[in-house]
Amino acid sequence: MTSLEPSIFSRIVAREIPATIVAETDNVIAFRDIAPQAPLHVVVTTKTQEYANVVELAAGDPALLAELVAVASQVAEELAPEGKTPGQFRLIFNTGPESGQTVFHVHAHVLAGTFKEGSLV
Ligand code: DGP
Repeated sequence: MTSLEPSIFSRIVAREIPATIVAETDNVIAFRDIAPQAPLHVVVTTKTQEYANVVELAAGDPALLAELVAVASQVAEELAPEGKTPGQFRLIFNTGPESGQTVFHVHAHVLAGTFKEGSLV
């Protein structure tokens, strides 16, 4: 949607604001979250902001969703916290303001590191 203001993530894609980018494909980019909630906390997002959330993305471009998940998995393989098994991670898509979503440009949180057994968050 060309009428949208660029999201904060679009500005990272455009290198207008700095971020620690850890992976990138033609369509997807991954960077360290500015306020990490776990030893590994990376945001994986689409380079365009056409889709606000994962439900819209799944309906509109499932191949792009699959690419985003593949990048998330790659990040979790390559950047596992010390002592943790590569490729084991949480993938969280906050969907809607009441879920805690603050950036309405589809993205996943890749989290790995310290979790209590049996905990949901
Ligand atoms: P959500 O609450 O699911 O919409 O997640 C948005 C995340 O984006 C939040 O964890 C913080 C992160 N974030 C917001 N602004 C920036 C930024 O300028 N740089 C980086 N690296 N992360 C950001």
